[in-house]
Amino acid sequence: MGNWFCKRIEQRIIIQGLDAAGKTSLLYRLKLGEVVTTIPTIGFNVETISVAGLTITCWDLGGRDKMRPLYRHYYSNTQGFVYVIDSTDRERLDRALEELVRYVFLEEEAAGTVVLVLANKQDIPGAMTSLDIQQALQRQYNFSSTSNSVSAHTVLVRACSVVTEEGIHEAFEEFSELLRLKHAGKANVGLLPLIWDETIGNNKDVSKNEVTEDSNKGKLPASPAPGDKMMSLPLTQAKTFLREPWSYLKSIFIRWDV
Ligand SMILES: Nc1nc2c(ncn2[C@@H]2O[C@H](COP(=O)(O)OP(=O)(O)OP(=O)(O)O)[C@@H](O)[C@H]2O)c(=O)[nH]1
Ligand SMILES: [Mg+2]
Repeated sequence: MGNWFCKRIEQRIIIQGLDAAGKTSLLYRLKLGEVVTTIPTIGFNVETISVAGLTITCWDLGGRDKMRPLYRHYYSNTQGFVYVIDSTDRERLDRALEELVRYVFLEEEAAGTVVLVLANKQDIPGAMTSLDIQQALQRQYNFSSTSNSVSAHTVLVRACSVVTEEGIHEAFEEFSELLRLKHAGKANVGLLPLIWDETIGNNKDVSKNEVTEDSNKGKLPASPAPGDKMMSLPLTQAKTFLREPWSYLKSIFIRWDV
């Protein structure tokens, strides 16, 4: 009879981002638990990791210019994306987000996937916070969402450092949970909220409740502006929504201006 009840769920994810964002370092941090010396990736690296009961095949695609137009050839049968950002690279933030929109949000093959945006290199003083990146992403997303081809995605923005390991495992656990919910068919594809991490401010550890409500006041819009094609929900509410979309919809009013 085998171990039918213990069948592991296999997922395929793609790790993307500009060159030198830390994609390969992340992959081997997850795989080996250590920081490895990397060289710029020409082509891709692929490894299988286990996180929270999921077996995830991670494709780390080289971030250099020549590689980017080839991204879509790797997309079939992909359930999630990890988009790594160098949080110290202020000059290229807009470009990084523009590419996230172009190569993930607007890509038909990537429709309905779970996207984890990692604000990496938090160990370097002066790094942009996850909130900075979230807000910039919202601007970029709105800017680019004039096209009707934008599909709903589930997006998590999390701060981390591959070097110190801070934030990595927590982010992957949340990511895996969302992948699992989608796999179980409990997510309503096409009407998934964009999840803002409203609790993270100044990269503090939310699991330890270090962030007071005051620190976030006024930083994020309470609800999307007219014309936005995404919803803003705290993670806990969003998880309820993913598990029981209809009862959730009945219980609260969700503004959805398309
Ligand atoms: N300080 C710091 N450095 C990091 C971190 N993550 C990665 N790096 C460094 O950033 C540089 C680039 O890392 P890679 O992992 O090679 O970057 P990549 O995104 O794979 O780059 P490409 O393969 O060119 O697309 C390396 O020198 C890493 O050691 C981090 O969290 N903190
Ligand atoms: Mg690389």
